[in-house]
Amino acid sequence: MNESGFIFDLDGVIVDTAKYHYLAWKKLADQLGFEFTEEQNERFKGVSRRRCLEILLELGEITVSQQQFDAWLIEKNEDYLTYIEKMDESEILPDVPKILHFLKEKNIPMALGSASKNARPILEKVKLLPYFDAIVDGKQVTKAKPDPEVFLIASQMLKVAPGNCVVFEDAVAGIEAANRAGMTSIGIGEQDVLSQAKYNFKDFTEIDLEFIEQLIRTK
Ligand code: B16
Ligand code: MG
Repeated sequence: MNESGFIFDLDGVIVDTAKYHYLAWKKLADQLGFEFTEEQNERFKGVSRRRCLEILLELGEITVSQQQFDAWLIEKNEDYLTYIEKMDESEILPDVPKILHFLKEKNIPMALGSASKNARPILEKVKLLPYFDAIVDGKQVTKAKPDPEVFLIASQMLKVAPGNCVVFEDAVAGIEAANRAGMTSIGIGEQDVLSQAKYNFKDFTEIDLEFIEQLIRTK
């Protein structure tokens, strides 16, 4: 077993793909003739694609056949992928590479723990894939956050006991999942929203390497 491991959520932690998810869902809502606001999009963060469409259709008060539902899932994802194709390193959130680099130099195992089925191509696009020893994404996970499954699979793949794993998350459901897994949760975003996190930071620019060092030492 390794002594400590670090797990990162993707959307909202490493890159801001929420804006592209929003544009793709909004296009579908426009097509269906109802408004979908950025505020409503907050509910979609960390939530699986399928669940997002269920929420969107609830907002639009629309009921559909399973066949139509599946067709819209594909349509939304194809639209989303047109944004992803254009991504590059400039979309990595500030100071994320600094932390990843620091952990890599210390040989600390790192995993991605995301609900997205597009996680791997996104990491490839922004050239961060080589940092990760394990990728756990929406393709492997059967139970969505706040279920701890995604992070528990990551801890197994990293060979680090859950109690020695640190999780960076921007979604309420993700913080709950990390806490339920018995891991140290770090909220990235608004403290009042992510109040259940053990530590809170607005973004990675607020995190200094001394704090990371301390986390490694105490795990
Ligand atoms: P996809 P995360 C999540 O990523 C997003 O926050 C959420 O809005 C999205 O619906 C979900 O991934 C699924 O994404 O459609 O690409 O499979 O925050 O868990 O990294
Ligand atoms: Mg997220």
